[in-house]
Amino acid sequence: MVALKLSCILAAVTLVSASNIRGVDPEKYDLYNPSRDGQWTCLDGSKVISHNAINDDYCDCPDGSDEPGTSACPNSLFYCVNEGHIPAYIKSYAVNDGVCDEACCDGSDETSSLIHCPNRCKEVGETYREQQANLKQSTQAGLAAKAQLITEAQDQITQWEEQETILQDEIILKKSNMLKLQRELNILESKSTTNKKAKCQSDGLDVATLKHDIVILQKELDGLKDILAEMKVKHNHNFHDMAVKSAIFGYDEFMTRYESMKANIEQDLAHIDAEVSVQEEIEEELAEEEGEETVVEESTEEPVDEGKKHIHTLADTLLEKLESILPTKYKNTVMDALIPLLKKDEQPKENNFDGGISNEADVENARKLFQNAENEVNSLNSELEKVKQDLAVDYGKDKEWLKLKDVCVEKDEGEYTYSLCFLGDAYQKSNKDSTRTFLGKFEKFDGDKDLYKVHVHTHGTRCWNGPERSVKAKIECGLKNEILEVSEPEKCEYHYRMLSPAVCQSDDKVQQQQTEKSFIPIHEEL
Ligand code: MAN
Repeated sequence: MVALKLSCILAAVTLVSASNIRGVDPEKYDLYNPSRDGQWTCLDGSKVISHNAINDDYCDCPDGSDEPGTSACPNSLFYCVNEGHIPAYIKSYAVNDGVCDEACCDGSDETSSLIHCPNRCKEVGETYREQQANLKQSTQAGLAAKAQLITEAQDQITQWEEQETILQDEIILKKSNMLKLQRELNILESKSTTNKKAKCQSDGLDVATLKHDIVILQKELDGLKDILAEMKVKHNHNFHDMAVKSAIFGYDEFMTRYESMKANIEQDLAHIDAEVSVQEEIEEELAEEEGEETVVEESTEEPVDEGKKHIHTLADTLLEKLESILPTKYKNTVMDALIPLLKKDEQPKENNFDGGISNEADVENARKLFQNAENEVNSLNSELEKVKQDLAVDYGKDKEWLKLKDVCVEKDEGEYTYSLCFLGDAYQKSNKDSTRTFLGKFEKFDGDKDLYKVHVHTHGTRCWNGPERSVKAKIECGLKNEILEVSEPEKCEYHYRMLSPAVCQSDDKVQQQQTEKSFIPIHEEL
């Protein structure tokens, strides 16, 4: 097959040589064969002319196909064989114009007596091949550097994801501790206030405190419920943490019973209220009849104990329910916080959360503990926010730009030194007085074929009477991060040409691009 094709080309070369058809790719010679009667049809089929009219320096065909070897047709192309290098097409107006065309290293574009163009294809070809080899080598080095960037980026991502999970868990625990300290503070504060107002304790007050405790507990339960709801949605679904899964399972199960449980509690509270108000009425009546002190002592006993009984039944129910649904991971912390409060009458009274008189120092101490816990939660939340933001950034197809974020490079361009930090800020610094002008903050990737090869920085310092300064950085493959040159084609619009391993493509792709390049048909004259 190959032999047949070669022999065809050879036959065509012989035929064409004979008819002096130059400027044509040998593979297309057979398109220039004459018909039997010595005629030839323009390649666009529009006209039949004499075969002798090909390359006669007169343009016959509208598509210029009859003058491939002269400059007669403005729309024609001349083919240089360039043996020893890469073939090329030049525009036919450059044929025999007295200038040796750079793209035609074999000198075949100039055959008139105006000038003699030597065949330079051997040297040109050698230099070209050397450059290609260097390019290949530097691309491979760049690719290795890029692979390293990708590996490091993956490690960083894993680290951030782990950090995110740890922070989320830690926040849940710290929040629960914070709620416990808040509750303790609330109790101490309310007792301190109460004690200031009335310097004695009554069973009626106990009931009020217990009711207050239940309201706080309800709030705390709601807080825990919100934490678990948030954990259910936001936990890292990729980590199959059994503790987290069982917490979610417990939460789901709890939620099926929560509303009815809440309704029961509210009903019980209403019941206590009703009993207390009946008792108050009796107290008032007796006070009128017999004198206040005796009445209060005798009459409060029964209903208050009744109220306490209700609250204790509730407390037991609550504790039982919570113990059964809380995941092991959080059970101890939560139960430790709740038991002392709910079962306080059954425990020895050691501290002021259990009904003693709280003093200012205790309140202040509890406030400090709560504030420290709150600060801790806030700072963990900020840390988590930062990690989430880092994870949300687009670092390129393979996250190749992650490790280069905020890596800065600069280039002295005479009047100014230009700098750019990848995915960060760009500046122009005067070499005369070192004043720095902000050229813009990274906004987006904006390449056509490869999105990540063009970086756009915007919202720089506004130009006097003009736009805000901005940068368009076009990045080519290289081993180092470097600015090659900077230009300002429009006022305050800066174009950077840069190198970075982050944009290197696989060897296949580079070769494919080089092949594409060699087929670009037109080379302009220098
Ligand atoms: C400064 C520099 C220049 C820019 C002018 C516009 O001299 O930032 O690059 O063209 O301001 O006034």
